[in-house]
Amino acid sequence: MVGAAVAAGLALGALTVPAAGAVERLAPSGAKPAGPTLDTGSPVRVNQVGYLTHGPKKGTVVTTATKPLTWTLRTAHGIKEAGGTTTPAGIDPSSGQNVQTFDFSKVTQKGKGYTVIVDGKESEPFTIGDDIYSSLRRDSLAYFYQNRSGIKIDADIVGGKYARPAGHDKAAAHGGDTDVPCRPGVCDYRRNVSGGWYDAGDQGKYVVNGGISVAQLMSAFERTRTTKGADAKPLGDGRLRVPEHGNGVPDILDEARWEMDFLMRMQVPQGKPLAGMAFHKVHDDQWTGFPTRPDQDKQQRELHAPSTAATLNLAATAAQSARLFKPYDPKFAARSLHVAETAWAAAKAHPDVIASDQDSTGGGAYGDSDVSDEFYWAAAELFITTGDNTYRQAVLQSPLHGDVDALFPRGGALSWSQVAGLGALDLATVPNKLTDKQRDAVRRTVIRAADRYAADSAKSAYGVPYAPKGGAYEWGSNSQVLNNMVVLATAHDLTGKSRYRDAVLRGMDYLLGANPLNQSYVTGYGERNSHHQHHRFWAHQIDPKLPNPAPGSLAGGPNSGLQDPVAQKKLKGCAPAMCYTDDIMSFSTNEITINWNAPLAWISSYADDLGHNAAGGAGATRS
Ligand code: 9MR
Repeated sequence: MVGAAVAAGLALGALTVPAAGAVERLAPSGAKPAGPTLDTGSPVRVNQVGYLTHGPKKGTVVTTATKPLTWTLRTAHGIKEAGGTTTPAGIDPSSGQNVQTFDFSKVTQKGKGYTVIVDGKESEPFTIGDDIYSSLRRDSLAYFYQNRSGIKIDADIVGGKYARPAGHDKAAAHGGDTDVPCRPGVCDYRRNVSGGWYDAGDQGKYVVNGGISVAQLMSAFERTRTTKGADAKPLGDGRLRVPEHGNGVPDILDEARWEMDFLMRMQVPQGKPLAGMAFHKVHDDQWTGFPTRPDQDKQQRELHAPSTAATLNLAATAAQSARLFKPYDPKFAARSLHVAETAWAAAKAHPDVIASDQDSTGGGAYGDSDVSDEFYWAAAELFITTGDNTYRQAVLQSPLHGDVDALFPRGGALSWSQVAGLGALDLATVPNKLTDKQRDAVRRTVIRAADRYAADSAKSAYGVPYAPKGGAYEWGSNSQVLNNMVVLATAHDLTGKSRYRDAVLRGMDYLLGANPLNQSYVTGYGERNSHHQHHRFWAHQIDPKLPNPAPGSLAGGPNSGLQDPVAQKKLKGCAPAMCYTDDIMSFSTNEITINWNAPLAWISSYADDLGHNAAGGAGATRS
């Protein structure tokens, strides 16, 4: 990704630096440790969108005080609704800030424009209500339509400023993605790999990463099949921003299919070397200039060598689509199953074809040398769909099976390179042919993992269910937070225990503003929201004629690694949870991508269900 900044040829010194505001990282003594001075606004931190009527309502205040302070909840009319004293919480290790917390969970009076005041300082305004997550569910899913390749993005669906011609279709330079050669030496034929979603700020399309993203969209839908209180209607035909209204297929599956069709096109055809495997990725020969609207990209696109990881991503997702599409399109379902089974067989025949993590000219590498988790995930999905003994054995004999650390790594439960948990979550929630005893064991593993994330959330003054090893925040940390929340939400679905639900909602508070930077990481949500994320079309910060990211786009978030020149310049010495800047060229802290918006959509869907059915998911997973 470093190449992206180089390709852009930007004078980094000219990039805007936010005006210095409130002094951050206050130690109790008032001494300010070394580190960047960032504009963090009010020291009183809340979820800037709001709190569910019947959910937890907590916030955090950054202060030098070590003794309890008085807090007041005020209505939009300035009337005191509730009050109390804060709880000192000492130094928050993720930020170095001295903090105190406040809790107004007992307030269930709905309203807009509430604020919390501590020590004369007022928070950003927020709502208490049932619809806090309704528009976020739709917007976070619209992200996928907005980033479709090979189809025009329709003004009637997304509004004029986001409309654009089809990218990389037949009319594009070199025939776009309809006629793509391989990298030299990889193959001697061309493939139509049109469609799918662009990965992120770049316009590459990667099977590893497309896989987890489409799986989480399908799972958001599948949850409505397996969990009482999870509502399929808001995801149904005619409800989301997709062009396929009226076809009788739930809109969320229409969106998933757009990607599945692409993933299936990435399979090496019969009769060719490595038949049945999947090409790892397709992208431009060199990093595309910044900005570039997708239809204006002139570069040659190329297929990169097949990999075992990509092949297993294809097997897992095609197996899931086979069972989900059966009622709507049996032919597509049968084709999906065929693709899944041939991909599985090809991966078994070529179990160690590893994509290099150095192959990052013109696109991300997505190299992953350990594919045991991909094997586990694919086996689990194929077993759930078919019940076949081969896949059962592959699940039960995997060294990962039952190993909570391997299935749900402590720092981040799921990611593009850690996918075993996707299989375990589905084995725990989707009816399958494991024995009751085996299935209960999987459920216990999910619950044990959730217990850890819930403990992390309870320990954090900001309620964030994320405690990475050594405290360092990773590239895309916000997606790690969300994926831990997916495990917590599933544990809530399985047990009905409110501590899991509370940790999920506290995670949303963190993402929507109750954090060390007072930053809502979702475009269009909250007063201080990220809106300059790294994207080649939504590049308003660089070219005012282009739009900002569409509402519902999640920034990657704090990354202690400072892996881009802007972050290195602006954030030197930052505490982990503060290594973030809403600058378009800080791609290592502020990119947007499908595998980060997918868990946002999953969780928004879960949280919106909670808002409309307080018992939603309460111990109600159907076996
Ligand atoms: O999400 C990826 C992160 O885990 C890696 O550390 C990083 C560097 O390799 O790449 C991230 O993925 C990017 C991909 O390589 C290219 N498209 C944008 C992705 C998000 O930044």
